[in-house]
Amino acid sequence: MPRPQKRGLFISFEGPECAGKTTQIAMLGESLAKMGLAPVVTREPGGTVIGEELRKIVKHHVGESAVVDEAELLIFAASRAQHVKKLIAPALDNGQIVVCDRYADSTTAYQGYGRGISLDFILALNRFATCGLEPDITFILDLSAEESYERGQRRQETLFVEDRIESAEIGFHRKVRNGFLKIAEENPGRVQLLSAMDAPESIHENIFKMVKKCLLPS
Ligand code: T5A
Repeated sequence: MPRPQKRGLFISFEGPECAGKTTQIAMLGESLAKMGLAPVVTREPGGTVIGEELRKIVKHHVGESAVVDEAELLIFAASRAQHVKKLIAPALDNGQIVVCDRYADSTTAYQGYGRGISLDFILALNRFATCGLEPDITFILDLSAEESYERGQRRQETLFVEDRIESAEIGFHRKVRNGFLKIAEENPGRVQLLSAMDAPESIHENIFKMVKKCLLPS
């Protein structure tokens, strides 16, 4: 399988629910815009017409119509395959910065460590879906399952849309968090682990410093 040629910069954000990925991506987007750079900001599941349709299926069907674990895994992989070929790889080939809210590490953490599906199988599936395309840098925002739950509760007071994965039991979210910590430990060259408990501005300062280093290597 030919690996997409890569010239731009590929940044992914990962972490448990409510870790602050969307907040940090918005802040990074603003800082890059001030440098005259316009990143392609995208998300998973989603990012393409097909991906956004798959997102609705995987997130919002609950009860009898909820997807089973095996289908859930394949839906995330299908969304990613479409995303890589239609959006991420072409943007990188065009020299652009791509900032992605979740990518293959989420599948390893949620479906692998969380649901208990074989990590070897997920590794192979991730390689297949991405054609081997890995982020240049990944920021994992680390947050305990308890704090993640608290933030989710506070947010739901203002906006309630039932979310099947977010409302899973706390033990599942603990396993997911530990999965992200393991991914960080195993990929020290690519992954930067940051505490999501710090103030948003301070997290952003660290992230922006590291992104600038990637853009302007000394
Ligand atoms: N999934 C996804 C899988 O299971 N496998 C996969 O392969 C993939 C790709 C995606 C779901 O799909 C799962 C994981 C998810 O369950 P989503 O809606 O995209 O669903 O969910 P999240 O990515 O978790 O997005 P969230 O919006 O829930 O969380 P964010 O983006 O991490 O957090 P954010 O920035 O929206 O902030 C959440 C709240 O926290 C506050 C914010 O104001 C907001 O209220 N906050 C802070 N509070 C204190 N201190 C800080 N530093 C804060 N930063 C933000």
